[in-house]
Amino acid sequence: MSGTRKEFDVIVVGAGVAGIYQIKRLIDLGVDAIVLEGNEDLGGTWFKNRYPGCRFDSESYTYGYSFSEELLNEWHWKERFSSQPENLKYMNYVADKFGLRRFIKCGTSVERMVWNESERNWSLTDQSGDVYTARFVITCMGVLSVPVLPKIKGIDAFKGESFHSFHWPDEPLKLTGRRVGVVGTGATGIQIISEIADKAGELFVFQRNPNWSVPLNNSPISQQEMEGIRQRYDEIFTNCEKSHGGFEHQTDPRRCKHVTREERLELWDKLYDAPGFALLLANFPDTYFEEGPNRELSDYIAERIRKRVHDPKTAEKLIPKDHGFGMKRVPLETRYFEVYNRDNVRLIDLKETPIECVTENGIRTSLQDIDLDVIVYATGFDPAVGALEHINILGTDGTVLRDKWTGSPSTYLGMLTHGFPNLFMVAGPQSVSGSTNYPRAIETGVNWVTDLFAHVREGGNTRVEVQADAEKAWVEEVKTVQEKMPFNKVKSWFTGFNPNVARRDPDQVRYIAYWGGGPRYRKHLQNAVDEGYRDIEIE
Ligand code: NA7
Repeated sequence: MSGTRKEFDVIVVGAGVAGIYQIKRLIDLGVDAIVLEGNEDLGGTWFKNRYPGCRFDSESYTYGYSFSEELLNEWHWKERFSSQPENLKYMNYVADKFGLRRFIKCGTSVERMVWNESERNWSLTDQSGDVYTARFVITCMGVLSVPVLPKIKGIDAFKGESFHSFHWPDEPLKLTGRRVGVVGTGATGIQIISEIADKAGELFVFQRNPNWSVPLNNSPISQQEMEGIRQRYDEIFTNCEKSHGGFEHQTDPRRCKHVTREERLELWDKLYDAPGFALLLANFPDTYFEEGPNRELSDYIAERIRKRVHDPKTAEKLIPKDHGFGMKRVPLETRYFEVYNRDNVRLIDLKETPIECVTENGIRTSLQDIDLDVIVYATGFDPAVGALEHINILGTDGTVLRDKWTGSPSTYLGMLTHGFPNLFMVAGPQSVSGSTNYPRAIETGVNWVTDLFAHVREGGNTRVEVQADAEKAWVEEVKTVQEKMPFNKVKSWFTGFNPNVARRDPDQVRYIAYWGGGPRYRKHLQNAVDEGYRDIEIE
């Protein structure tokens, strides 16, 4: 991005999946807009998460953008679940194809945003103290973009290499002959562990709670298959749009309790060997919503794990006992459980022997000192609100967004928040960005925000603020839906928990996403439009 101009009609914050589509829409409308991106290059999640094994859990062809037929016809997804380097290539391809790069200013991390009521604009200050102004700000900062390190004593004392999975070093990391520790066994840890087990000299997995993880069943996509996918794109996106989670998987119409045990096993065997989230999303609906069926399915998966892990004691440690299948984000794995049959891999069960501290040489548990050359912290993110709360965002009367959201966030449709005029949040908390297939959700979000922006502009208006009552009603809807979800009592990032985020009460359930599914969410968005945006003050 050339030039030093700092005044724009719209500033988009973040050049990841959402920001790239958002700037495309604005440029197409002829809006004077820019994207400010903190990283050295565009790509967001796919720029930052460079750890080995990082790839989609969504079918690649449901993850790509749907807005351009030309793009759909040109791009060849090489694998059903494409890997990070290819995904980053795709993001760059899109930006170049549509000439978007010149509207993106990288290396510009927004640290402060202040609403100026008299001017009706926002001032944004970056890490160098440079100030930008814009009538409107659209945040596109992702759902899981603020990594958190664990609160472990002595974490800075370690003399070897250590980093969060989000900060995996750029240059190839030497693993051969080295003693590597991975802390955390969520979706990220499981991808890393599976990929590096046969490369590290010795691998120590520090597991606090096991997760229900099922096979990804990835495969290459040939030219011919890709041709078939291209023919089917309309159908694919329609299927995604109709489904709760934005995927093609369709729930089995039968009830688990209405079919025989043989019929259940037949379906589960089929789904366990099927790609992606099939076992979660194409199952009988009551396996998710009812305790008995959920327990039976969980027992089935436990048996599959027992068959894959040679040592029965290790197998038991890898089987969750505190929650059922689907009650937390299900990590998808490729030969993960077989990793524990290797001589160079050791599972350290932190429930039995908790970490006491990190030392100069490695990790000390209550049982032993484990010397390590490398420690990887795959300990998760400050979900949904992290990126917004990291910026000092001052709204009307100087209220700081972080303070408004103490306890739990509060938004209107996940897009707007009272007291912060002209601020639109694509992938904001309480939208479906964190609860459904991300690109499908953000295309919806970008389109809604862009239409609202165009409506405001056409009316010659300059100020947009959602009414407090409408926001309250949306939060109620978010809560009502979440409280009916069976996972609501389980601590995971789905319910806003990350025990490592210092400023939070670790025991409070939070409402960070809308769990009503894509179709219901889009209905709410459409209602807002149909009612002439009556919940929003536009002047
Ligand atoms: P997650 O799913 O939040 O997982 C974090 C993992 O780190 C989880 O296994 C935690 O164990 C573990 N953790 C956190 N703190 C500690 C400490 N102090 N000691 C030991 N272990 C700890 O993050 P991911 O990055 O795996 O996945 C996030 C999303 O990214 C994923 O859902 C995808 O959408 C992409 P715990 O369960 O808390 O015992």
